[in-house]
Amino acid sequence: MMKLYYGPGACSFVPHVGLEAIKAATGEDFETQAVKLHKGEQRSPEYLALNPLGLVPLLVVDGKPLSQILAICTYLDGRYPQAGLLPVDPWQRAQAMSTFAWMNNTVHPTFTHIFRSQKFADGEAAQAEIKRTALGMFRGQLERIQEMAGKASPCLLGEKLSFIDAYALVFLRWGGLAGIDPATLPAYKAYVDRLAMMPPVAAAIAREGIQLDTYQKK
Ligand SMILES: N[C@@H](CCC(=O)N[C@@H](CS)C(=O)NCC(=O)O)C(=O)O
Repeated sequence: MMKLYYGPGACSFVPHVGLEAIKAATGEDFETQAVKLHKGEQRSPEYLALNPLGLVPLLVVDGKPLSQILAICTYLDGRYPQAGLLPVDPWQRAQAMSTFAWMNNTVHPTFTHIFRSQKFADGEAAQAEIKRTALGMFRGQLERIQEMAGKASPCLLGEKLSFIDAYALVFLRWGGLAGIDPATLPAYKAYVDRLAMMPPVAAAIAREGIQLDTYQKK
């Protein structure tokens, strides 16, 4: 059986939703293990033995570990195409991967600069500057996702739930933690509220024990 190591509310939510969608479409069940990132469990010797990068998500398949969201998700889609998590048509698939890659290699690291600015500079003033700049970038990126969300019906790729929907939900939650009020992104918020009611998304939210609304005024 496949086993997902995830951090509640972290980017591992993306393959988590994928696994729930696969379970709904095929009956294939999976195991999960929560990794408490705020307690540093991702740096325990046991976890580092599985994933030397010390990051979630990690998917263990037949005892073999696979890291990186894009790799895990393309594996899941390749093994369970019935779940329809990525389009089959080569052009549409490439377009979906283009958005997925942008989310993973641009939006996600931008947030890392806000949330873990200590990774990028030593002094407090430099960290505050990094945070401030990254917050402005992140806001712009959420606005770009909002433009896509305005056309979603009900999902970004149309009827079918995809990994990029799960990522979009994660980013709006993270924005709330960084002081971005979701009420200022109404089309994005309405889309995420719709997503949260879809059974695979609702199941992953329930297992992770997370709230959709994370907004903290800064
Ligand atoms: N590029 C990686 C990013 C993974 C990542 O940044 N994971 C974060 C959670 S969202 C993490 O595990 N952080 C723990 C840490 O930095 O110690 C992927 O696609 O899987």
